[in-house]
Amino acid sequence: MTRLIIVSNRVSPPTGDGKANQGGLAVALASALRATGGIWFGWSGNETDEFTGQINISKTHGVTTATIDLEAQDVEEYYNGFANRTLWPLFHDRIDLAEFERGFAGGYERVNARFADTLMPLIAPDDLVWVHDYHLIPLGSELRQRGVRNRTGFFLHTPWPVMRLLLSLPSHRQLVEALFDYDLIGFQCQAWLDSFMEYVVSEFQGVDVDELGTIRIGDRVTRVIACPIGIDTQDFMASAASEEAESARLEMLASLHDRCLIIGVDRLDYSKGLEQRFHGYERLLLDQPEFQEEVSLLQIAPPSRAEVVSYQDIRKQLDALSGHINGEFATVHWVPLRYVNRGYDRTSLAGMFRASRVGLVTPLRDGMNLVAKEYVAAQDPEDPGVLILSKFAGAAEQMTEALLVNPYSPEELSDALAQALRMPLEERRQRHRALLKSVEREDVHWWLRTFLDALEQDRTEPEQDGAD
Ligand code: ADQ
Repeated sequence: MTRLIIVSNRVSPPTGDGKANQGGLAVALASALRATGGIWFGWSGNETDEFTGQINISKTHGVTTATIDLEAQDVEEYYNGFANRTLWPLFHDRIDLAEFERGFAGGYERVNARFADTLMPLIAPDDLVWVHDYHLIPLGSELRQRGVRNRTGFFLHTPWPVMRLLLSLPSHRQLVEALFDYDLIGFQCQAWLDSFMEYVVSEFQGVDVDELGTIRIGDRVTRVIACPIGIDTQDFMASAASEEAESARLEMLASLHDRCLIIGVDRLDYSKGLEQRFHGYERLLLDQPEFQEEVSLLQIAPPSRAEVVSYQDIRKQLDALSGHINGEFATVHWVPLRYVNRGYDRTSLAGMFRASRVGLVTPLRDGMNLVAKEYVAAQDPEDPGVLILSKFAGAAEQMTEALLVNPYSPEELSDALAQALRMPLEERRQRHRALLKSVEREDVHWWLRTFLDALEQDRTEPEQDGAD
């Protein structure tokens, strides 16, 4: 079996405390690496005064990881800068928050070059190299410049922005040209792939694209695919049916006093639409007062990227808004909004998902959104909750039986909440059955196989000598 080298900004080696506390992605990548005897390469998360290029190799639960430390300036310019203050907001349609500083772009190039320098000696001739996410777009090109000829794939976990927005990035052309050095580029859904193709066709003269997603430009050939990521569905379903999850469910139900639970679980990020979600809930309580004291919204949102000012701002706004909603509607017996800034283990989350009548997943933009899939997998098929899902999440392309909403509209959110809360059991079951089918079929193992088969397949295709 061909050895696999996975490269991502950070690595998540298996923790050894069972699958339940690790995300499906980390577990699936680890199991692929175990099978191929490969390596997971990335930043250790440590900051040093000066970059040394020293590689720390360790083996944890059958998975070999190789990590490097970065110097403080790298972390500031590459990670907090170009990745989280330029590309992340731009790729999530927030150019108002995107910062276009040359220093950030320089740090991004430098760190990608450093990744390439340190990774190079670890790559054997037949290895497949799979690079993940927006932090490392130029890595494939950096490796090619150093003579790497291996099959190299890239998967983007975020959306790809529409052309009009991408053009606001000063180095947009350079960024996209770097992608042409990969043999395969994977997007979460067709919409992001289409945006990419629109840019490629209009920006590069003489480019040749076919209906299979092959792009020929000069002497370079690459292929694009839409390959939606999934969860480890069987594992999540088993967690949700476990005794531990059952006690989390019962505890939650006991605290609700027969009220219906609406649940949201997201990283605290402006792309997740939490402010708009709270406004939608407020609208429900205002316009349909019969729901007052009958429902409770639990929003779990652990803080992330706290060094970045826009994340500090959104946190303050949500603190104020949750206080406002509770101040406006709470009674001595009822707290309408439970807003919790911490993470929970996956089994407890599964139990809480199962205790809820409605799952509220309403990002303003999201590459895929795995919470939507976890919510479906956690439900009791006999008495399932209803998923309300943003039209602007990649997951909406697959999960068409959810109640699809425009997350910017408080009225649409409020209407969908009322519809979900009143939905008859039979309709809930039907929608859940259809959703679960796709979450089971296109799970994380399917995603991994599909991407790697496509990457391998191109290698085994005969060379087309003299093809035009
Ligand atoms: P994220 O933006 O982090 O991922 P998401 O897909 O929702 O978003 O994944 C978050 C994961 O973290 C889920 O597995 C969820 O259960 C977990 N999580 C969230 N809040 C939690 C909490 N309070 N406690 C414990 N766990 C919590 C990026 C992209 C997404 C894409 C994924 C995978 O932004 O669009 O779906 O990568 O490709």
